[in-house]
Amino acid sequence: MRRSLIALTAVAAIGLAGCGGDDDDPVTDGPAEQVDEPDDADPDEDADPDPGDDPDEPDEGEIVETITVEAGDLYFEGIPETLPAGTIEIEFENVGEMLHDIAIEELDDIVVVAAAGGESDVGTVTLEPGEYTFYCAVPGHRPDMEVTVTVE
Ligand SMILES: [Cu+2]
Repeated sequence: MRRSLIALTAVAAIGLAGCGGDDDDPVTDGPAEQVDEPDDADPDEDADPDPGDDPDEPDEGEIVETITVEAGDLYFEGIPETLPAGTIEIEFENVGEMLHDIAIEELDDIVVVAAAGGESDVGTVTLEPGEYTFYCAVPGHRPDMEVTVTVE
């Protein structure tokens, strides 16, 4: 005798059919992505039309005064004791036989003008108010070629 127990499992498959296919959801899924590009590109396009640098014409601003300086062998003549602040043009004439120049100690010893014996040079320098030492930077000349200038 064989008894077969058949368990009948009633599986009630309840198909939950979607009630209607209304997929027209007006709300778009997901937040709008904020794309931040923090200065990864320089917007400052170099649109500067450089018209070429002319080393003979320094563009330091308007010249407020032109002085004429004569240099001889171990002397300066024509460097004033006072100058106005701003850009000064120096017309430099070397009437000596040696090389001479004008350097300014307070401006990192820049040489504004320089000329061999019998020659001349023109240069400009922009000075703010203060005291400046103009001197000849040729070795050995400074003790005799040094003038203190007050700019106001
Ligand atoms: Cu000198």
